Amino acid sequence: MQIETAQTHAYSDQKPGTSGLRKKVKVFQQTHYLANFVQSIFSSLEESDNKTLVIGGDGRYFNREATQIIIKIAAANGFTDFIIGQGGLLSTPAASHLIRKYQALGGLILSASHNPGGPDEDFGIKYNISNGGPAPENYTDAFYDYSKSITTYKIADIPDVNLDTVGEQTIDQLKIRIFDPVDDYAELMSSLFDFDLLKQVISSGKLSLRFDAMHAITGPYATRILEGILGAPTGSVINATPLEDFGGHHPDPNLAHAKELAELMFSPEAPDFAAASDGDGDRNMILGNNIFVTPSDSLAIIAANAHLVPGYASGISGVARSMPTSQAVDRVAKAMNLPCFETPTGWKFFGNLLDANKITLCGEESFGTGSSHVREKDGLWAVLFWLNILAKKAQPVSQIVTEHWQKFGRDIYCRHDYEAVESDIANGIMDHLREQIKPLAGKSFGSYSVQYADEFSYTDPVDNSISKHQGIRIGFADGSRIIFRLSGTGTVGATLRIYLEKYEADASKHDQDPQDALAELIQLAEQFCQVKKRTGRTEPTVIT
Ligand code: VG1
Ligand code: CO
Repeated sequence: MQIETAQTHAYSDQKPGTSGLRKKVKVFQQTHYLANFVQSIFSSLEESDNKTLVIGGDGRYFNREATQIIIKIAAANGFTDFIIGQGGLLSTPAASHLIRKYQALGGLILSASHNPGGPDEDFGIKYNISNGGPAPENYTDAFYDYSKSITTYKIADIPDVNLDTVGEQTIDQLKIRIFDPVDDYAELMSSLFDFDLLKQVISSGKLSLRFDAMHAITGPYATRILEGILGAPTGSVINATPLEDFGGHHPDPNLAHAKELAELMFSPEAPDFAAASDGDGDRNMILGNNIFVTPSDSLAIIAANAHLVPGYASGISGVARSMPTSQAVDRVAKAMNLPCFETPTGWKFFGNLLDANKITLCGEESFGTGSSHVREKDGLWAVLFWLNILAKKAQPVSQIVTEHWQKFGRDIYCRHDYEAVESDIANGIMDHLREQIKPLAGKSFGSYSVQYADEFSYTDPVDNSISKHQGIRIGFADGSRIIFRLSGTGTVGATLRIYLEKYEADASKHDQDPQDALAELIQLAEQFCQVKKRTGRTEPTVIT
């Protein structure tokens, strides 16, 4: 195999964000841009000689081209064994599973997740380490450092790989295996959930469902598992064909972007259960007839009912949530006498806790839920978890949720996003907040008095690494919180996220619309951050 050393020049903007490097496709198409980043990753790894690399993506525009480039650079950097999803496709959780199952050194996942795709939209790339999880910050910092001064990269002079035929190919000394993207993942799911019971209730129509794959990667997974194995009627999975541009939509499972599904669930035709997933298959939205389950509540309900699911029936070791996620799961952990951890936003912070078996379940308010079965959040896993609970309890989603609230109280929750804000203005907002927080504790605003106000900093309990500047939090005496942070996944300007939360113990008040119940906190948030005043906007871009 002939290896060439290509001359290149460094780009200054290859700093990975919350979940890998995400940029416009046009940025990735600049000469050597992708190659630079891939070489920066491999140069930062300890040893890649004769190792296995998993490669797969969500099928968005540029996925195939990028896959071929990566194979050549990886081969030149010593990798000899490649596991690649057919067509270059793998959902993020499926990739995580393959890395673990086949003991790969790591994997490259090509996705910009819930961001739109197409020639003028977004692309992304992320490295996952041998535990199957996203590279922690010490890795991503090393990638970025290397990328700033890269001058050459190595590339193997080999033909393009046939990505479409499942099976093994040999190119020189390279072993290239094209995997069916779904097989191993479906087997893993069948080992965790009661597929016999699910088959019984789903194929008989006792439990009706709709799953929106949003023209993204979960189409083939959901079709195989929900329709093929569990017997849901054909057509239960909609928008099931992955498209390079996701049909022109945001493959983001929330009430705004999965609007049709949400409308269905609040109409007389609603099935018992509905769900949607995102571009790369790691997010989930859960809906029942006439009810939307917030991701924070979903995590709490999953934890409280884990004993009903075979893979978790022997008990869970602990739970974790990202800092802005509501405290609903904390209440469950307390009742179950389980440890509960609060981490910064992003799945990479759960990896150590999962590896050390300090936790079994974890989740984020951003429609992410997962467990120790892989090291990524997992959309279809959450869907199957819910289906398993529904099948076991034989109750509608709404009853399960309201009874959960009656027992634990309700953490009324919502998030307001202001997208594509000019970076200077967004940074100004954060600076302004930082200036205010110090003297805030003890002060009262309307019916709320501030208990603490700080900038969240996390010390990993396993390796003691410290991650600073993880969002501004203002906590009130009654347990309510307002949190502000800037997104680390956007590709245009900055996105300000405002997370609002209020605890309501009184069951007679559990029916409130969150926007009403949180109105005073929403107003207070504006008073603190002045986003409307500083941007001239009147509304958030998205409310979830
Ligand atoms: C967002 C979410 C975060 C999630 C991340 C990756 O990050 O808030 O909870 O882990 O996306 O999810 P940010 O920095 O934009 O707030 V995914 O499905 O985009 O890989
Ligand atoms: Co995603």
